[in-house]
Amino acid sequence: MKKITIIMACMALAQTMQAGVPVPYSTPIADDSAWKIINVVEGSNAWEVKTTSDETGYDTDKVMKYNWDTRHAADDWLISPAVSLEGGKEYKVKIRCNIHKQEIVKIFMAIHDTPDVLKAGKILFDKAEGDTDYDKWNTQIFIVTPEESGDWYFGIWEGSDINKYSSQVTGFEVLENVFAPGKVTGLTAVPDAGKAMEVFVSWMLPAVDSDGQPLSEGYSIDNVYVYRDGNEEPVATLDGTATSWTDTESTGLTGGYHSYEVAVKVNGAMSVKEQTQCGFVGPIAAAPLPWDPDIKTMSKEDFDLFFTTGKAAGSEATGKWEFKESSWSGNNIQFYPKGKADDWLITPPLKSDKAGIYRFRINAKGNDSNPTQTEIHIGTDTDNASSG
Ligand SMILES: [Ca+2]
Repeated sequence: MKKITIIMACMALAQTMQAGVPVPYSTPIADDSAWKIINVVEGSNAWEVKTTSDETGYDTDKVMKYNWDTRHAADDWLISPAVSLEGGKEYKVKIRCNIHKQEIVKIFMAIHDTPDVLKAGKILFDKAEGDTDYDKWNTQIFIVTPEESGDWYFGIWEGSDINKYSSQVTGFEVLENVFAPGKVTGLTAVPDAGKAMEVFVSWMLPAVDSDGQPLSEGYSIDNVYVYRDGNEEPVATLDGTATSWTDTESTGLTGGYHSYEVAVKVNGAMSVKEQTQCGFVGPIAAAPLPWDPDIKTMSKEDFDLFFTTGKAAGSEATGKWEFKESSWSGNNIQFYPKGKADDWLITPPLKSDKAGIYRFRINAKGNDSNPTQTEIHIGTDTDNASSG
């Protein structure tokens, strides 16, 4: 019995030793609890999570920042979780950084996650004081080939002197070193403004690889793939020159909200998918009665989608019917005419299944000192609302 327990314990240990994250691995480091922050000198400044207003070139505005310390030299680490790598295989390690020329930053790689072992390991990046090439956001790429398979750790070391400036990092990635095209850019998906069942999807094709380097001579885009709602199968496979596509009922489009993804294949290698959200598609179905739009908690997006506002010929008002958010009194719809009004606020279509008497109730407030005239009409379309 005892023997079995020992064997089981050994198996569990073997498993934990291979528990590294797989590649491709990508993290902003900031707010990533798998990373260790080590501040060797107690009471000194440390790496901190910051939100930047700069365009970092990575999908986040969260960065790790070491800021100057007027009393202590830096000895500060950011250490990755274990990353599973295969011995003899080529990997690409990427990081986005913005480092002042006065700072000293090094990146190490080793099979243990302690500062001493990392410092004695492979050095990937060695920025000395005075190097001026890194003081705007830029991508550093290192090609590494680990000798042995297993879990590897990466350590980013800040070692600047007292009273220097700052270093910022984000977008740490480990990938196999194989060619991949860059993503499409400027992707949009716009529903038809007249509420027809149509979405116009457009994008710009990449001219670079996933590192932002120009595509090699002779490389061309084989195909462009469009995906709807996160499905793995593309909804359209297009020529490599395509920069737009229209989704319709004939390609399976239905009413409602959708998302789109677009990827390209270059010389047989797929890009990462770029994604975008699309507003409500198609006609608004008539709502059954009883109907309550619950204006107090309605969103601006739903107001724009379901309600119609407009000015008739007699309107000289510069104001218009508008949706206003209020956490105090609840959301509401307001109209401050500022001029002679002939302005409409029209509900979405409502459906009465049988003839009879219906009750219409609205909670409204006018202006005591400047009386208003408000009428309520019923009609069968938004262009002819005064017909009833
Ligand atoms: Ca420190």
